[in-house]
Amino acid sequence: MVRMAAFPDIPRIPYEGPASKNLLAFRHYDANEDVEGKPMREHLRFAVAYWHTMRNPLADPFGVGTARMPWDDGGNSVETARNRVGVFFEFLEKLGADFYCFHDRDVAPEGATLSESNAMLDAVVEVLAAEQERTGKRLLWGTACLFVHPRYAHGAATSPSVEVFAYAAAQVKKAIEITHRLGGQGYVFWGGREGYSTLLNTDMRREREHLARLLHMAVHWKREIGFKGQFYIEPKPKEPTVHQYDSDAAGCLNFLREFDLIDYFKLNIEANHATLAGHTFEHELMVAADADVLGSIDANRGDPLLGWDTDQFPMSLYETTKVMLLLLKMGGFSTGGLNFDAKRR
Ligand SMILES: [Mn+2]
Repeated sequence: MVRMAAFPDIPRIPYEGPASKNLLAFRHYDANEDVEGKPMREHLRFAVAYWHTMRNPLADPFGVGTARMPWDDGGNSVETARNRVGVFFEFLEKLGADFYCFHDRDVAPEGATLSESNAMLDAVVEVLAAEQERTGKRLLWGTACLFVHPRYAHGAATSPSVEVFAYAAAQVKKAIEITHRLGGQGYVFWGGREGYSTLLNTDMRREREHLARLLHMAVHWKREIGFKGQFYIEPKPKEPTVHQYDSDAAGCLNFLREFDLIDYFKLNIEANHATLAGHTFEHELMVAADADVLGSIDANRGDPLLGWDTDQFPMSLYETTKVMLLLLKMGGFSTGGLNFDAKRR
């Protein structure tokens, strides 16, 4: 496939040191610099989120999309989806990030039926695999989008509809398969709508049992296909639901222990979700690390004055330093990394 570069005037971003005035240069991140016996790139394991980087039109709750993406015709065809992959890997190469993360529906369009969606997904995964091969970039984790399609309006595993539960399970099954095929280091379960808006019409015990059932099925499927990647749960307390069952690190730990899942899952802690839970990022990381389940990190932060999920890049040197100290004490990442689940701005 011969493709025009999407960013022809931008070279690979170099490391130029703290004195550099070049806006497109790293001043502190020297990927190969040895720190405590390990290069910085291996300590940090930076990952780029496909959804925000390639698919987010950058709207806020009051407006429409503002992103300009001249390489993207905005269409929903498999061809457009395949072309985006090339742009994404050009971006990874120029940025010097070693990993990426995606949801099934970010990389490929959703079809009229599950089998049509799966076939389109396979067609895009083929290009992802080829680009990984060409560039040496790796998949930090994959996941399934169980929250955008209207069928998931009332949850996926915790939906009151058995058809929706079955659809979600089938989608997760396929997403684990493609993550396995791409050599993914992990797989994330993020229950975007697994919660309730009011307890008056919710059987919370039953919904949590259903969620656990889906996770047990996933553990079985992982074993059956020989996927060796790490499973993670990503806590988030609310939004759009009033309460989400994966509320915070401690809540997730309780859930995993209650339903005999603790041996199969670690946590993917997000700074922004810690803020929404009324905790510090450091607190959430510490709870996970103390229980030996700190697996991976979504480094994007929220804004304490806004109170919603703003997905901004971390800017506080104090906070990021404390995170790295905690990680160093833990002995560093094994399967996880620092994913920027952050919107471009
Ligand atoms: Mn996240």
